Amino acid sequence: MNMAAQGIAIVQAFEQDVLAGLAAPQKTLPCKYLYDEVGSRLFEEICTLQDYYLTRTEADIFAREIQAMAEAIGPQVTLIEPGAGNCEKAEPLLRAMLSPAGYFPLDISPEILLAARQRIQRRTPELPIRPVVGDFTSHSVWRELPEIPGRKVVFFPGSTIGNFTPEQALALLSLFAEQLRPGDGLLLAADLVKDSVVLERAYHDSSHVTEAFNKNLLRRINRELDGSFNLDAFAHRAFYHRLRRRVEMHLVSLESQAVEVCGRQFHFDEGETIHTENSHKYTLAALKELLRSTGFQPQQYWTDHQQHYAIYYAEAV
Ligand code: AVJ
Repeated sequence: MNMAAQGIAIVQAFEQDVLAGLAAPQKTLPCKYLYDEVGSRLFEEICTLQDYYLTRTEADIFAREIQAMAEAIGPQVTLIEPGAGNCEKAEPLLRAMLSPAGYFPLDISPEILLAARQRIQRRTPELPIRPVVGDFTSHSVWRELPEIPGRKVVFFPGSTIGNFTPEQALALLSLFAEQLRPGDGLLLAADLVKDSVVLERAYHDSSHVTEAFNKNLLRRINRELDGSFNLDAFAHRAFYHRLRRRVEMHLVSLESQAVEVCGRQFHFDEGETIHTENSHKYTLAALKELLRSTGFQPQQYWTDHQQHYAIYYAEAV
């Protein structure tokens, strides 16, 4: 599929997913739709916040261990990055890697991908870069990648894996494994289980950027799907669910109200929520088990001194 056709397919999926999600008993919206242009910018802002420890903790681990990671990955490898966004994490890794063979960033936002390609291409003109626009959870996107002759490593940083339920995470890593041959690799980052106060502050930051990020989904529905959401009639909520080991993000209706989307009406009770995101937290043991059960042999991990965050290298078996 070319980029324009891919764009149309994504708009149709958005409409279907929103209408189905708002019709469900527990209203829900897939978190991947948080990342339109405004949402992606707000997310980048979240990453700079003191309360949001994830990004800087990951960056510290990368800064300290990038050489070791590049060694684990090995020479002449093609790096594939699902959900690459602005591709800023891959750049230093590609520079540390020994003669990388290519870089394939996958993302649903063509604007961000194309800007990133220009930037990386300017700095490393000899590296073949091929952005692929689409949803990395769908099999069809992976079929767009050409045959890659040498070794491949899937690079999945940012603890994006946290947005998937345990069942979805199994399916996703299995999908990654399907793209790989024995000896290929996966470099996977995950946020670790920790004190709930620290966790909740990260998703309910004092500068209210996460609130804006969450509510932007309603603004996007208003704009793209002819929605009538009143943003002031919803509040941002984020809490850690200890048993499910995840932070849940919701939008709470502050009153009994009706909202229209694509000409259809949806009723909200006062206090009723739309579940907009899960952010699952892992123990090192759970992470290892996840890798083992999806066709990988865990090799090595790197973490920070507080064990807030981990990056695992695993080999496809
Ligand atoms: C992009 C999945 C890493 O779950 O921490 C940040 C998204 N949501 N603040 C996360 C997010 C609210 C984020 N990830």
